[in-house]
Order: sequence, then structure tokens, then C-alpha cells
Amino acid sequence: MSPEILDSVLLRTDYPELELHASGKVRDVYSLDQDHLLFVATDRISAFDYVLATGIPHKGRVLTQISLFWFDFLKDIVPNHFVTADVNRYPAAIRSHADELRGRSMMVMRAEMFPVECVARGYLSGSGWKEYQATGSVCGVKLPSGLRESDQLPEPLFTPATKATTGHDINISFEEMRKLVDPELSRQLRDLTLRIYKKVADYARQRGIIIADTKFEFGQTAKGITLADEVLTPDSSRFWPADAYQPGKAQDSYDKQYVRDYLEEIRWNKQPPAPALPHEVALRTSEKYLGAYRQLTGRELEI
Ligand code: PZK
Repeated sequence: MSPEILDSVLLRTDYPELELHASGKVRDVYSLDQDHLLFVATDRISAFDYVLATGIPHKGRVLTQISLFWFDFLKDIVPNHFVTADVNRYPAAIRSHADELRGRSMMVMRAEMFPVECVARGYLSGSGWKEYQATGSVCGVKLPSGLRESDQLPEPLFTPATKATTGHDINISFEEMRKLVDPELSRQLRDLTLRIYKKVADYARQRGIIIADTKFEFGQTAKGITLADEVLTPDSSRFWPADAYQPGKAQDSYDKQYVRDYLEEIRWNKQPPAPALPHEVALRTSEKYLGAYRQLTGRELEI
């Protein structure tokens, strides 16, 4: 990898001027003021549940720009937490980090987050496929028998999950969700999730991408129910290239397949520390992310 590209890869953020609000495997959220947060997408990548030692060039900017594209695409259906991605409008205290933040961050409205992940599934994969094999249902919804792994579902499903503090999210039924979130709000979140999924899955399918499933996080703001977090990125969704779709088996990941293949090839035991990636694997993966942005938006990411 050329030195210029390596220099631009961001693995960790450190803004002593700000208080860290939340930190995830690949993104960090800082507190800006009473009403605003700073959402920063790093170039970290996770595979088999661990963050790898190597970053993926442009990944944070690709994911940020994909979220921004969808916020705009969905703005007539649901308000979102986006305020600005113009670093010149960020608080003066963090302007010194403008070059690092440009393109990979956004100022967002602070929201009162709902304690559930709102998942929509159009295809049978991941934990949904596991649950179906074991019980014939997914999140309390009985499905027809004889479905295969990766099959399209008769109708997209709303499959809520609770955020586990450690490890994986736990799938719950809609009835269980109604114990955690007011029933009327639960119904609104379910309807919104399915409306959004149908609109974006239809759009993406016309552009050659199957959105097998995706996870939304909503919160309450002055605008009412508000779409927050990152949206419809390869990290929060399963994107499959439509031209390679073959039900009856697991589908290759649009973005992470080279990474997974490499980690299988070197027979990593999937215990920490996670290995580094060869430059070639990181670069090819970077190309996949840039390709996902191009294919979804029809635009080229300015790099
Ligand atoms: C918020 N997360 C998830 C965890 C991340 C993100 N607009 C908001 N208001 C209040 N809280 C959040 C948001 C948003 N988005 C989202 N945690 C808090 C999360 C770890 C890292 F980047």
C-alpha cells in the first residue's frame, strides 16, 4: 500500500477536548453539547467478532457517506439525527481535528434512544436462519416449512433484538419488545422499520444489490421518532451482489469476503489478538467498499 493511503487510515480517535459518549467496534461517539453528539466512523474492520489490527483505507468515509445518502433518501418517511457534516460548522473546540474528521464524521442531534434494535429481514440468513432451523419461527413469527438458507421470505419480517452489553444481540418477539417500549411506540417503530426496508430494498435491488437484512436504531428527539446511528451500511446490513445470489447456501459478503477468506486461509483460531491483514487484502477490501458506495448511489466517492 502506498504511504499516502496508509497515512489516511484512522484506527483510533482521541479528542481530549470532548467527552467520549460511546465507543463501538468501529465507530466512536463524542459528546459535543447538551443537544449534540459527534459521530465518527473509523477505518477499523471487524471479522468473526473481533476488530482486526489493520484498517481499511477509506472505510470510515464510505460508511459515513452511505449513511448520509440514505438519510436524504428517507427524509420524507422519517426524520433523522443528522445535523451537519461540514467541519467548518463544528464547535470551535474540535476544529484542530478538522482534517481527520472531514468526510468521516457527522454532528447529530442527541436522542433518547429506544432500548431495542429494529431489524428488518427480507431473506433467511444469520441468526434468523439458525432460529428457523431450530424452531420453524423467527422472533416469534411462524414461517412456512421447507425454506432454505438465504431464501427470500414471503414478506419482510420485523425481528427486534435487545442490545446485549457484551457479545451478540438477543432476538426477541414483538410481544417482548412491547414490555420494553410503549406498545403504541413499538407498533410505530415496527411499521416504520418495514416501510423503510421495503423502500430501500426495492431501490437497491434495481441497482444490483440485495439488502438481505438491516438494523436500525431509533430515538426520540424534538422531531419525534428519529432515525439515528448509521443506516444501511455494509456494517449494519447484509448486502449481497444480486448477480451471484444462490439460495440454499450462505452468500458471500459484499464487502468482507476477502477478509474472511484470508482469515480462514491462515487458520486463525478466532481468539484475540486478531491478526493483521496483508496490504493486498486490505486494498481489495477498500475497493469493495468504494464499489458498494458507487453501486448504491451511482456516484463516485471523492477521495
Ligand atoms: C447513541 N449509540 C450506538 C454505540 C457508536 C454508536 N443521536 C444519538 N443520541 C444519543 N445516543 C446515540 C445517538 C446516535 N446515533 C448511539 N450509542 C448512543 C453507538 C457505540 C458507538 F458510534
